[in-house]
Amino acid sequence: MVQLPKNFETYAEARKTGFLNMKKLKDEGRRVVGMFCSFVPTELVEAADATTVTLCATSEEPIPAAETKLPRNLCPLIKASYGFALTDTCPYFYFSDFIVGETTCDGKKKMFEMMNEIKETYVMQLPSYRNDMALKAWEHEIEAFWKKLEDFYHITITEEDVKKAIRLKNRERDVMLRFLELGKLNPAPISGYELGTRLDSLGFNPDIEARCRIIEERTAEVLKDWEENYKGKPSRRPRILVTGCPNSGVREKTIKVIEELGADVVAFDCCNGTREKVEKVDENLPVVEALAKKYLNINCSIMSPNTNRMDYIREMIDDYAVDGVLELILTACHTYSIESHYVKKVADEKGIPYLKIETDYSTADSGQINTRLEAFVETMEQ
Ligand code: BJ8
Repeated sequence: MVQLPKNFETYAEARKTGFLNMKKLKDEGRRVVGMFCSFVPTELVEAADATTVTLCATSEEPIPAAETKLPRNLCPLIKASYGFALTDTCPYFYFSDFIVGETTCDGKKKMFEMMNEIKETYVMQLPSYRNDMALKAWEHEIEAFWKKLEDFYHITITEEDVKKAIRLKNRERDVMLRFLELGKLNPAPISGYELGTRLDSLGFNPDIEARCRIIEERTAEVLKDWEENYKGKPSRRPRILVTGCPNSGVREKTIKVIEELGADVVAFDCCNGTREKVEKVDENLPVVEALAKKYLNINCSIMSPNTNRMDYIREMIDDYAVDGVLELILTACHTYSIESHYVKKVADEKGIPYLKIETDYSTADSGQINTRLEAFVETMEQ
């Protein structure tokens, strides 16, 4: 029987439920690997008959604990994720068999060294550039992670297992992409706030087929409503592209607010948007090469140069008929903050307004953000 944390009784009800659900999964013998980033080739975890849980934390609650060990001037996502590990208050971290990290930004990769003192944290060495040498190095890392999973679980993962997982994950990408692409319709048939929260809520469902079914049903429902009631009646509400860092922890004070102010968030260039989903794993290539190519192409700002991202944003502005770009940067995320220079240039080139908001998980700046969003929406309405 898997044990619960010692201070379990002190937790609030919702957290207790999270722990009990995960405990049930573990008692059934399910393997669980915790992860933090889109660069992790989850197909290998799936091929090991394990489930991945995304541990990127979105709450400010554990940050004071994290700040006893980490510098205060660090991205809230890193501090909160480490804080949950340190305080043993996240069921998904607690029940993960091990953690897989990756060398993306400096803060995260150094935090992983400290996380390893709490729970085994295996780090994939991701190159921060794209060429043949980087591809070879990344193929090597993918093979090493494959072996790590085999050694950790005392299993053999066959090429056929990986191919099957690739097909399944590609299907999931298609389903999620169709859902997110509802934003291309005018009037927008679903709020950006709902798109984001729905996808987040699936993150802890271990069954990929079930996740696909839930999203397919909602996509069909939204589309039916749009065709019956809204088709042919375009809206004048400004259409926003949200880009930048993962935004789940700041969604309430930005995306929700801008929609309440009269705009529609229709497109997401971010890791909880279409970023990882637009390119599938090539099912006709040898599996390691196919995984390496797909994952090295993810247009995160830790890549240098990262012109792919600007090309993608240009495309999205056209495809989703975007009227303004809202860039959400988590405090002290240097790579996205610096790269915002180029994102603004793309918006300028397209002749649409751009707004950059740098914020953390607290609510202290909500009033100020409100005022800036209000002015941004007014600019687009003019
Ligand atoms: S692929 S966006 S999930 S690294 S926001 S921790 S970069 S300081 S989260 Fe990310 Fe992977 Fe890239 Fe996506 Fe660092 Fe920036 Fe914090 Fe970040």
